[in-house]
Amino acid sequence: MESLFLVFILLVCPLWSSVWSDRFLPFTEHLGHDGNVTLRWGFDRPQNEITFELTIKTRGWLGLGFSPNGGMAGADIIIGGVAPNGSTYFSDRHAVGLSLPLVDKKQSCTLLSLNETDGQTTMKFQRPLQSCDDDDFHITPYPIHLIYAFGQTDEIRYHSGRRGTKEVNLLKYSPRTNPPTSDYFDMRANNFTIPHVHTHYHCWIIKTPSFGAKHHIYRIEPIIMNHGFVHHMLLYRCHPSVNDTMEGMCYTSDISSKCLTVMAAWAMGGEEIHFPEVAGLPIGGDNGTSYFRLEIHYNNPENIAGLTDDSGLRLHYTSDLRPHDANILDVGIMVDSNYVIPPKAEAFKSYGVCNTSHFHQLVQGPIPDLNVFMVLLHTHLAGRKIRVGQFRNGQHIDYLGLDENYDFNLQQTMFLGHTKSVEPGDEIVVECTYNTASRSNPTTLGLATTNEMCFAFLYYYPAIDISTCWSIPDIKSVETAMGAANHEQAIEMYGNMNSDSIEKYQNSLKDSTQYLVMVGMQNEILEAGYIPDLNATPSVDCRSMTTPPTGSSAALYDPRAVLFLWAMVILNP
Ligand SMILES: *[C@@H]1O[C@H](CO)[C@@H](O)[C@H](O)[C@H]1NC(C)=O
Ligand SMILES: *[C@@H]1O[C@H](CO)[C@@H](O)[C@H](O)[C@H]1NC(C)=O
Ligand SMILES: *[C@@H]1O[C@H](CO)[C@@H](O)[C@H](O)[C@H]1NC(C)=O
Ligand SMILES: *[C@@H]1O[C@H](CO)[C@@H](O)[C@H](O)[C@H]1NC(C)=O
Ligand SMILES: *[C@@H]1O[C@H](CO)[C@@H](O)[C@H](O)[C@H]1NC(C)=O
Ligand SMILES: *[C@@H]1O[C@H](CO)[C@@H](O)[C@H](O)[C@H]1NC(C)=O
Ligand SMILES: CC(=O)N[C@H]1CO[C@H](CO)[C@@H](O)[C@@H]1O
Repeated sequence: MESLFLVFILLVCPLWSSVWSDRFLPFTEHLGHDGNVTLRWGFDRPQNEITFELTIKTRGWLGLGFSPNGGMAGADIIIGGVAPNGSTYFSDRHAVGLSLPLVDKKQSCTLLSLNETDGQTTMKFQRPLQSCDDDDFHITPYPIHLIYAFGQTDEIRYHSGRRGTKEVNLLKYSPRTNPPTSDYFDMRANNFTIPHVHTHYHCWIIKTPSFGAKHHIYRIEPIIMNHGFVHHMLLYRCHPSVNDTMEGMCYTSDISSKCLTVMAAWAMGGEEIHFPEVAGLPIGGDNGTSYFRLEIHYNNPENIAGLTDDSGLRLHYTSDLRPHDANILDVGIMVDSNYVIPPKAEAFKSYGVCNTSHFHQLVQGPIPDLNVFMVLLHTHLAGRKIRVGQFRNGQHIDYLGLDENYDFNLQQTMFLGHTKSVEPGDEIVVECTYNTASRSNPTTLGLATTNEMCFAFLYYYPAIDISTCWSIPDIKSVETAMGAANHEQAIEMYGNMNSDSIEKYQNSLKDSTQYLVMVGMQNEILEAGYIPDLNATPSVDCRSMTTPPTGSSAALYDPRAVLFLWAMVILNP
């Protein structure tokens, strides 16, 4: 037994660590059909960088390109390899036609490593997403045509059939896994009549099937029967004391109060959620809870009557356990209807803070680093931008989420470009920017789409028993400082603000004491805190750089190169 176990450790664990520990290259695509061409990558959008690792079964040269249409003309191409004497070659090129790609005047790619072992070559390099070189492709969150080719030798010449193309969205990528055993169950409404009111939050406490042992949920598929009416869905774990099913309007009775651990979130525009091989949401087992609360926000502004709904979530699970349990940390601003966003504001900034320094009060034992791999950002209709900053020792060190063009109708749970670690003591700040320029009345935080919210749902592993980490400013003292005798008077003042007083009010909300609300499985705590300053979002301004003059294709065209009938020719079908 012991030796078998040892073999297991020796054989399986190194494999796990090599596949899963590379938090900087979380994504993999096989570009060729036979598995001979593998591309792994990871990126950091705020840092404007992407890293690729191309592995091909050859001792010859490798080429990877980004093409406007899958063809070679106009493609941005990187070529490298290891020569027979062991020296390496690597260049950033561009193709002007069906010829040997020309070397770019500006080399934008940095070679990280080039290895040739066992007849296989691996080339790892980094480049900017946007490089400000007209010869380079600007990598954006849309599907692009990747092209590849390789040679049998290091002489870069016609590649014959050793090439291919695949359309991939590099920046919006969802790794899919297919565990050998899997099944699913649904958590959904059952012939529910959607009330003919603008906003209705309906809750169901549903018993899960019984699982003997622990399983992992690895994929969450939304089932939407009434598109446009189903605005968002949340699935919560219930406290172990919950022992019966229930149905009714949310936030009115006991129905919401004992099921507060968010385990899945879907919002309008979202697609199915896949978990990476490293983690799954635990379900079943000795200490697993067997009741979940499904919350559906129905948005019916035209008060249409008689619609019935069976929407919900399909949870795919497996008994092939992943190395870690995943969980969701909900950070942002507590939904308090006393929090007011004034009308006529072009870009009103609101802030929530989560301070992980306090987590030890809710969780027994040491707090691990939380590895954040996926995020869903959420506001309602007035939201325009959401930034989630990570702070350590008072410094803004990174972003856990960033959407400078937030679109209420396109809310998607997005993989981060690489897994990011939140260490105990780090603070997380969520900044939501609202546009209320077209509104004449104050907007409050609240449940309706015409109210506002400001949340980031961070998916991470390993799981700890903390569901909620919200904050709310000391609104009362802000209103008193404004000269309001009570909240009603303050509401009147919010309605009559000009751009100066709006800015002053925005800053006093940010600068006031923040009350931090953290909820664990057993209890909750309230602490005081403050909002540290986020850095400006890094941006690439190509105008400030001198772009080398681009010659016309004709001038750069070398007729001799046609003889090479270069590699990445993809004949349009
Ligand atoms: C893929 O690799 C295998 C084994 O190394 C080889 O037999 C096969 O021909 C390769 N396929 C291509 C298209 O090169
Ligand atoms: C290795 O070979 C390449 C050509 O294949 C040549 O350019 C290079 O100078 C050689 N390097 C050494 C160290 O011999
Ligand atoms: C759905 O509910 C309505 C009444 O609310 C009922 O008339 C109808 O038969 C139900 N349909 C199903 C499939 O149960
Ligand atoms: C559920 O729990 C309550 C106490 O929390 C208890 O009174 C009740 O009998 C339980 N119901 C079932 C069906 O076990
Ligand atoms: C279940 O919880 C008990 C304490 O409540 C603990 O002793 C036990 O180890 C837990 N079992 C599992 C499988 O986590
Ligand atoms: C977080 O808590 C620590 C410890 O109490 C404190 O020193 C720090 O100022 C807090 N940070 C914020 C942003 O409130
Ligand atoms: C796995 C392996 O052989 N990695 C090597 C690849 O090449 C770089 C240098 O180019 C080495 O540092 C790595 O050890």
